[in-house]
Amino acid sequence: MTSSSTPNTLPKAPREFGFWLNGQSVDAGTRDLNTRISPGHDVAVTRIPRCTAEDVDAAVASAKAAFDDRRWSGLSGADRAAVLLKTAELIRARMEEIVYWEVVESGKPISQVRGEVGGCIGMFEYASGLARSLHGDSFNNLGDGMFGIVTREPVGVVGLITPWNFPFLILCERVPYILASGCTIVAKPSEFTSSSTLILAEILSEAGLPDGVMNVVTGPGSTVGQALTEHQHVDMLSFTGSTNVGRSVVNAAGKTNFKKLGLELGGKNPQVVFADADLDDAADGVVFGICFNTGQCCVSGSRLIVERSVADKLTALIKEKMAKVRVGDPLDEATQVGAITTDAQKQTILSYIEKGQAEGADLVCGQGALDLGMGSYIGPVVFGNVSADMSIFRDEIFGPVLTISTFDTLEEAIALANDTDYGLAASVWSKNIDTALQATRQIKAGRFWVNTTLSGGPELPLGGFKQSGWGREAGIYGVEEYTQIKSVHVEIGKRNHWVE
Ligand code: TXE
Repeated sequence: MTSSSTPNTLPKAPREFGFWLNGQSVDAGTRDLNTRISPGHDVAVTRIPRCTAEDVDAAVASAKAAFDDRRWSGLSGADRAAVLLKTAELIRARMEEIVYWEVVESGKPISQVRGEVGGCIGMFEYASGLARSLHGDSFNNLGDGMFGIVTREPVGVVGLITPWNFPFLILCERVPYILASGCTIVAKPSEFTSSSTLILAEILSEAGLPDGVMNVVTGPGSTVGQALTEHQHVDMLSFTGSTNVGRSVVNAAGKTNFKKLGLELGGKNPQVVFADADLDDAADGVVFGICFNTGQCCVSGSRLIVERSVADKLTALIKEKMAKVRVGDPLDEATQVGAITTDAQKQTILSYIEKGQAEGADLVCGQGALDLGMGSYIGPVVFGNVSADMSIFRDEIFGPVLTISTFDTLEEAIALANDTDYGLAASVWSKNIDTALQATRQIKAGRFWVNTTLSGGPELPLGGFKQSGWGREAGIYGVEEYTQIKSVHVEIGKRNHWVE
């Protein structure tokens, strides 16, 4: 593992943002401000208002008014598409600004964030086509006296709660699809990483999105997020975050208006490597799958499950590659692994590194916390000889900690892969098509990769099986998720009277 450090260009003073209400930025005024310290540098980078419950009410009222008067849902798909396409163009124009604030707030490596924002542009472009092609169905087979039409209608006001690990990407895996459906939005970004969401709201407005269609409230989850989940006028809530808060979101929906829910929660995702795989490719994929975003990724490949006969060889390849991973300053273009985004997350990861040793797993490589003279860093750690009863095998660590377990048969591999409460993602590495397809069919996961990992695009949906969540985002599935279905029965000709 090598560390890199180049001169940073950090903000001289923190940038102050307002929250976004009815097409306008609203300054903090008398509200408290949350100062964000860059996790990669320990420098104050942004100041963001802590909204109040009244602000949440105002934002929901704005989104409700915009939905009820049909200023957005009443437009043609073509007109909605034009706004989404223009947004893509404006994101491209402001890409470096979005990338910069995202990097300093999150500690993600700059080259990685640039790739993510590029992907987000693709999401808006693709969703613009979906705004035009969204359609229902018809039934012309109900006899001469009846015609049936099935329409898709936008659900209404959508509350959108997002986490700190992919602030812009997770937002853009949802916003363009929600807008394509005709819904209006109140977004609540993570209190640690709100700036890119606020910049997107500004861009949408400039692209011609009517006022009130996109609103952003900022501040802590326990107050602002909770108020959104409990709000009677939020018709649907999309939540991405921890399983615990996911549970409280389900309870809040049940206690209030039974709002529709979309949930993307945790994952403990298997990387299953068979003896006939290209081991060099697999090693690279496994290292990428656990180091990408410092392992703070719901789809991280955190459990390597490898056929015993090649386990030593693959472990040696992984160790060799891990030694070359560049951990360092998020603003350095060469950095591959940046900072740990929050202090709480750092403590969680370090506690699991201790637990792994206490549970008797072999420490294959990695030293844990790194002192780079600034910020908060953890180098990748690999544990071998891990059994299914260890907490490092079972719990989502959400950090660069890989476990290695072995199997002898396909059945054992599938059983180990499925031995988790989660079902978000999985990868299988094999050059045998029968093996790869059998594993793909039998492992329970919403996203699957064969001989690769963590790839994706706007066409393919995402979401989880089991306790990883409900519903799907992105693709046409992501637009349909934000619609509800109405069936319309049309009588043709004279009614057959009930009363003689
Ligand atoms: O998530 P939280 P945290 C997992 C991962 C991580 C753990 C904790 O294992 O270690 O969760 O991360 C808002 N009502 N994932 O604590 O708290 C909060 O403000 C409504 C997996 O940061 O769930 C933020 O906007 N909202 C995951 C969002 O919820 C509330 C990504 C997520 O924060 C709230 C992130 C409440 N009571 C963490 N409390 C993934 N699937 O990618 C908080 N929030």
